[in-house]
Amino acid sequence: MTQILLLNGPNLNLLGLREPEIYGHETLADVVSACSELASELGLSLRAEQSNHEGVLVDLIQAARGVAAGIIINPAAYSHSSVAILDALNAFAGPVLEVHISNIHKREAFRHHSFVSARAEGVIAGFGTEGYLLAVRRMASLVAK
Ligand code: DHK
Repeated sequence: MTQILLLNGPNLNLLGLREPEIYGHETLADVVSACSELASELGLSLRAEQSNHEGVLVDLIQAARGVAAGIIINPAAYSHSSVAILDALNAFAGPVLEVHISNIHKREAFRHHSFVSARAEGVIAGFGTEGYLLAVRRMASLVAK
């Protein structure tokens, strides 16, 4: 079965607890289970990982080479700082979709730029946790091509 990697960056383990007025009340476990369910309806298998550490995220992206057909990533704060994550994604052959729960363009100026966007086929921002489901749907079309 075609595998998709869903990667979440720092502090997203606290989803549902952390600044719910920005990030909502759903937990990461809720998001992962909804995405897994949708992925299996679409004929995909979903592997979900979260890390607070940049190097671990790089290792997970490298390990996805030749294993996952595509990557959906919310790099969280590393979106705005990590050339290492961008480089790792550039070494991955399949499609990459970037998700931000909040609309980063409506927030502080330092959140307006994402290094990962230079690599992503598409970016979803400001759709709340529903953005992950939209990304799974889009990924299903991208990997079917
Ligand atoms: C999540 C974070 O943790 C922030 O650092 C980003 C992103 C925005 C989000 O909206 O999902 O700036």
